Amino acid sequence: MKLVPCIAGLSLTFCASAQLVPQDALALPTRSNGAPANSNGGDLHVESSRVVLAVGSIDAGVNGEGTVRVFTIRPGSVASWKDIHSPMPTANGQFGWNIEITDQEMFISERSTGKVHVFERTNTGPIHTQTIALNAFMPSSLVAHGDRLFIGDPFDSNYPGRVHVLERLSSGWSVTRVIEPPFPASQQNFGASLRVIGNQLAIAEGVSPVSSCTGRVWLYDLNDLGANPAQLPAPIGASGCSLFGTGIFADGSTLIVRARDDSGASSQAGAAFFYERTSSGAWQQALKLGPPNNESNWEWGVSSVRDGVAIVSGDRHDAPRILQVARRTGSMWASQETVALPLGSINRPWGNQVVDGTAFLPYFSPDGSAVAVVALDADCDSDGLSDALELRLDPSQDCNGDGTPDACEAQAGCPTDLDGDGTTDGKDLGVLVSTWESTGPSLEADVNGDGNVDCVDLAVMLAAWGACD
Ligand SMILES: [Ca+2]
Ligand SMILES: [Ca+2]
Ligand SMILES: [Ca+2]
Ligand SMILES: [Ca+2]
Repeated sequence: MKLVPCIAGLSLTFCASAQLVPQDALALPTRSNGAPANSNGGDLHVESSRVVLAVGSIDAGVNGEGTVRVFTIRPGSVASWKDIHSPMPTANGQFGWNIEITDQEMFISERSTGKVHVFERTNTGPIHTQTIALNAFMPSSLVAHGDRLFIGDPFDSNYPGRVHVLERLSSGWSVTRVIEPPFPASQQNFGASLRVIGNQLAIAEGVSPVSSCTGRVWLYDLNDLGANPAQLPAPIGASGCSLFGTGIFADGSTLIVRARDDSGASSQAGAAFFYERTSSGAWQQALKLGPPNNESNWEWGVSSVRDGVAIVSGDRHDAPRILQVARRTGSMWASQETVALPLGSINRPWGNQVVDGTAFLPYFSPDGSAVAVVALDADCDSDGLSDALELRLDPSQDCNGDGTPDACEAQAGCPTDLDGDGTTDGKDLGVLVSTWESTGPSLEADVNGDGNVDCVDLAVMLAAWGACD
């Protein structure tokens, strides 16, 4: 297993588990002059046998119209991809600013034209079905939930921001109401970020009250979206014009709010504030994560969270290469490790996604933008996908159910070369088959040494097929 540098506090240590897949496997589109495109993150959808990751390259293409690259990630094959273009390409349209993937559809906003394009997901790829043209200045957040779609439209010099609520009608998606902020004030960025969690819709005002720009988050009951939302408790330990609400990330009972310019530790360090919902339904702050060593001006707090694991990073040019990992035990969150991304040319990570101990980070680099894939937990074949994610996507890789992919259960050397001729081939397989399901000590074909000749040995042999290293 390779060792890569980790930074813990002030000391440089080594992490055994962080691995990266080759970056060319997940390269992102370029601009018309061949230069790497800028991104605005993307969305990740976990399915039964694959992970679908869509990343928006917002100024890619001949006229900078934007492109969305959709990767399909499976164990073994790492990734294949397909590009989606705007059905009505517009120069500098910023197609791909926000992406939302559901089981049936993909929603992609084109920020500078104020449009949201809807695609039906099919076996042959996404098919454009509808373009939603809003009376919106700049749709900047997008959440689909069942038969409803929420589009945040926070930016305009003349209004406080608003959230459009659309419903799926027989004619397609239609605006059925608009949520206005409870205490409207110009430029307070109501709708800067959005997320559905449980039976609530969280809507942030990134700049509110405008006089102090501390930000706040409102919680609407999804059943009525009424005029009297609850307010998420104000962050403890925040300071300055923190822009609390720059981003919201949620999973299960966890809500994470990014405060991009929080100065609680140092000037504009930024932070992620973790909240947990108690059994009584109340929200309580569980953790604040600022950048390592409380570096100033790092604009920290870009987050993702799934199944009790969260990752946090920044998206500033000069603060990009470190990822914090936090894990939940019960209702307690703790920051557990800091992973340095061993990529010299990463210039700016644009977002992050985490699932089963594997992190995906779209990033900009002068050498070519791409998605870094980092295993945070055990990754026995060092391909960047954690063992846990590989087994979720293909449970048959673990025939003995011990949580380790069978192909990795070999011992040192070349134990699958049973006849010692330097190659694992049909002759060795013949020996294995002839002693199949034997048990006992010192069996020649028991290549993992567990006393059984079984499916694990077969998996190890197939993985080692060919000449010994
Ligand atoms: Ca792996
Ligand atoms: Ca196994
Ligand atoms: Ca042999
Ligand atoms: Ca065995």
